[in-house]
Formats: sequence, structure tokens, C-alpha cells
Amino acid sequence: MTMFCYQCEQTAKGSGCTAHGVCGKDPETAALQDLLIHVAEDVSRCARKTRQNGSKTRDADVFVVEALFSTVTNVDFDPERLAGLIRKGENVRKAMGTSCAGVIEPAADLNEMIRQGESVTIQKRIDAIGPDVTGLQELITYGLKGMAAYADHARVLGKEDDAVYAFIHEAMDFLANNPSDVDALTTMALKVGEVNLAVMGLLDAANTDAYGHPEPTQARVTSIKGKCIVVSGHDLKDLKMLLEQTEGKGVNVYTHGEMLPCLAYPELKKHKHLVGNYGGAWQDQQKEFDAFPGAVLMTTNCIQKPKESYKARIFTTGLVAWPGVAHIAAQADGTKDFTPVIEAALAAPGFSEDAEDKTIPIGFARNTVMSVADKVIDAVKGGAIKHFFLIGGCDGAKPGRNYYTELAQQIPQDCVILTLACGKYRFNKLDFGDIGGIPRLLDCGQCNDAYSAIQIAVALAGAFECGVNDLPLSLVLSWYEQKAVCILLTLLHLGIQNMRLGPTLPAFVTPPVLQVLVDKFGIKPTTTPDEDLNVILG
Ligand code: SF4
Ligand code: SF3
Repeated sequence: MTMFCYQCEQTAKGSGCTAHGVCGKDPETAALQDLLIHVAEDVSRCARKTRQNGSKTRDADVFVVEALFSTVTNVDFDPERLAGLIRKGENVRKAMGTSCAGVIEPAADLNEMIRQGESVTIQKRIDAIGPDVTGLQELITYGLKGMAAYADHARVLGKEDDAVYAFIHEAMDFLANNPSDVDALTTMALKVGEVNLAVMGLLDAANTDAYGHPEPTQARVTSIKGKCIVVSGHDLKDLKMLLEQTEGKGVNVYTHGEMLPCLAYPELKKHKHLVGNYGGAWQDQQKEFDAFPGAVLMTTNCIQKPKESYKARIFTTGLVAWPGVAHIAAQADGTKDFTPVIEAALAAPGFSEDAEDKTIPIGFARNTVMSVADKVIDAVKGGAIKHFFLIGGCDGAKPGRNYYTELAQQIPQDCVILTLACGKYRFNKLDFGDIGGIPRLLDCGQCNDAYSAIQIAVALAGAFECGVNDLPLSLVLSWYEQKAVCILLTLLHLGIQNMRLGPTLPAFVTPPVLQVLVDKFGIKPTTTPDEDLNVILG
């Protein structure tokens, strides 16, 4: 059997995974993910009709978000769980009681389901309607996947917006009709960016309402003696529940990957046994978790195939899954019982001694940066700060990502670097110093905290009475998975010009589509740090 997936940056040969996913996704899982997206489109089509009839579609709303999120790169590799979601989708659709023509009826048998998935692969669409239109359709799908991840994190913290669900159904319905008009596809892609800005705002409100605004914090990045759990992913509520359940148990909790910014939230950092960050970005996890002497909890992407050495002490929760790995499910009231994780940590040896104390500054989300806005504006007006760089986005395993380290190091001393998401591990432990007390490296947080960076840019533009494109600000982005895609669409929706994107361009953006982006937005691939800096700084 063959598969076709080109949704992430590490896709095979830069064109598509066809035999097996570079991420570890096998053809059966790929077929089930394709079928799940198809089923979700059917659910959205029926949900739109149901809404037009004035009825509520809450189960369909949540289902489509979960289905999209589950197919994000490095989230769900478990065929049984994907099959369960497909069955759930069918039940949700039928329960709406609205008839929709041409829906796929998922088979009861798993193998038959896989065959159904093979009949709706991306390759089949490329063969039928060509790569340009298929690529544009997929750009929308991937934007929706990323947006769904953020919407789901916001929902678990009680923040939802019906207009977001209505739009997701609209966009899925649009895709289900196999649209080929390039203008309509481009308009829909930018609309995904617009709605994603609202979703990131929702998640920002969810996180800050629940745990306070991030504050400047020196985060420890070395281990200390004792039993330990490391938490990876993006979900703040999972971490909070785990911190409460480990209180007084003699277990230290560490953040990993995109959870690093949690160390700056007042309601999380007040737990003294949240001791610091362990390790770096997701692609180093096999080596790092192997060496970690405790339990591991994965709350969202990016999970990699667990090595046998730690398979018994790694746990998934939320929508993350790996076959054979213990999963902590939410109870009916949304709470989770992390006892198995805590027991695994207590059974493991823990760190035998304190490592050398090393900290890095974090917590420069919008509230903190806005509170020193006057100082920043004075520094720009006085010439102390010449230029701002936003170096943000995903990290990844492919070579070429040293570009971001070298760029950050070569940026002149009179420039400030804003950063966010896991790509920052390429340089966030380096010492960048400060400009008149303003740190030269300002870590805004997770990938969804692109919302913070946008707010900061808009506030600066307001202070200088100009547009964001007129600011001395350059965006140099790194992408890997679909959350980066929805953020890119948001930036395009905002009309941001001349962004640089690397380390390679998406395989689903074909040359004619890229030309549209170049003509309209001046988007360009990264080249070398020297060349890009020369162009940016003139
Ligand atoms: Fe390949 Fe990425 Fe798809 Fe995995 S998610 S199969 S690595 S393109
Ligand atoms: Fe990273 Fe997976 Fe994208 Fe949240 S954790 S940015 S890659």
C-alpha cells in the first residue's frame, strides 16, 4: 500500500512521504487520518445545515476540532484511537438527524476503514485536479488543523467562540465541495488566518485568565536532585493538574519543549516543585527522555516513536497517542488522574545530584513588554535600538536549521530579538545581553503566543503612528508543522510584507502559488544569515 502526506517540513525528499512517514506515521495510520478528515468534512457539512435550521451542533463542533487536531503532525499515531474517532464522527453526524448527500459511511472493520482511507488520499486529488489547486486546498486544511489545536487548548480552559466553530464548519464544507477557483481558495486561506487570530486571542485569554500574565522570570534549565516528571507539549491545564496532584509527593516537575513558557505564569510557578526546564525542542526527545531518570508526560505534539528504554515511563494525554503507550484520559468533568505518571516517577531513580545552576530569562509576553513600552520607544527614538527581529516558529530535525542560531548570533548589538515557539531552542541559552536594561532576547512564549508578538508590533506601530510594515521590524520564521501554517496565514491576513520563511518552503505550495505569495506579500525563502542581514539592514 502507498500513502501520500506532505503536510510538514520534513516530508520525504521535500515532496511527500509515500512509503512511510519520516515522522513515523505508517501507511495504515495515514489512511485513517485521511478518512478522519473526510468524515470531519461530512460532519461539518451536516452541521452547517443543522445550524441553518436553528439547532445547536455542540458535539459536531468539538468533534471536528478534535479530528483536525488529531491529524496534526506528531499527535496521534494510534490506529485504534483514530478508528474510534472516525466512529465517533459517524455517530455525531447521525445524531444531528440532518440528511446530507454523498457522505462516506465508515466501515465497521479496521482494515476496511483503511481501504476507505486509501480512496480519499491527497495523491488521488493531485491526479484528478492537479498539484496547484490541491496544494491550495491543503493550505486551508493545514491552517484549520493548526487553528483547531489552539481552539482545543482554549476549550479545555472554558473559552469557546461559536463564530469560530461556525467558520470551521464553513471552511470544511467549502473543502468538501472540492473547490478549484484560485481566488476563492486564496480568500478562504486568508480567512483562516483572520479567524486564527481570534482563536489565538481566545487561547491567550484562556491561559492568562487561568494562570495570570507571564512575568519576567529566570528559568532554571538544569536538573536538581530528586524524583522527577517532565511535561512536554502545549497544554497549561494538564500541567496545572499534575502540579496539584504532585504537591507534597517529593516529585519535581520540569517543563520540556513548548512548555518552557509555563515557568513564567504566576499560578503555575507558585508551585515550588515546578523546578525548571529539562532538554530542548521536540526532535531531541528520544535522546533526552532516554536519559531522563523519571516519568514523561506528552500533552500535545510533538511525540516521536518512544524508545524501548522509556516506553514504560512515557504517558500521553489529550489527543496525543502512540500505540502501546499508556494514555491518561479526561474524566467526564474534564479532570485527569495522573496517578500512573506519579507512580512511574517514584519508581524511577530520579536525579542523583544537583547539576550546575543555570538560568535563562523568559516571560516576555505582551503584558510585560507593554509595561516597558515607553522605555522601548525612547530607546528606538534615541537610536539605542535600531531594529527588531522576530525569529520565531518551529524547530525540526532536518539540517539547515543552524541558520537560525547563526542569524541570532550575527544580529548587531543595537537590535532586539523577539522569539516564540520551539525554534528558539536553537539560541535561547546564549547570552544576548541588554540595551539599557531591555534584554536583547525577548522570549514571548509558545507558538500561539504569536498573538503576543502581534499585539506588541501593533502597539509599537501605534506609538510611532505608522503601519506594522513601516516599523524597523523583520520577521524571520521557521516552520515545521501545521500550527506554523495557521500563524503564517494570520500574518498574511494582517498584510505583513517581506517575511522570510525557512528552512525550506512547504512542498504543498507549488511554484505558481508561491509566485502569488511573492507578488502579493513579498514572502521569500531564507538564504544565508549574512545575505539576509545585509538585505534587511541595508
Ligand atoms: Fe511525512 Fe510530515 Fe506527513 Fe509525517 S506528517 S507523513 S513526516 S509529511
Ligand atoms: Fe514546536 Fe512541535 Fe511547531 Fe508549538 S512543539 S511549535 S514544532
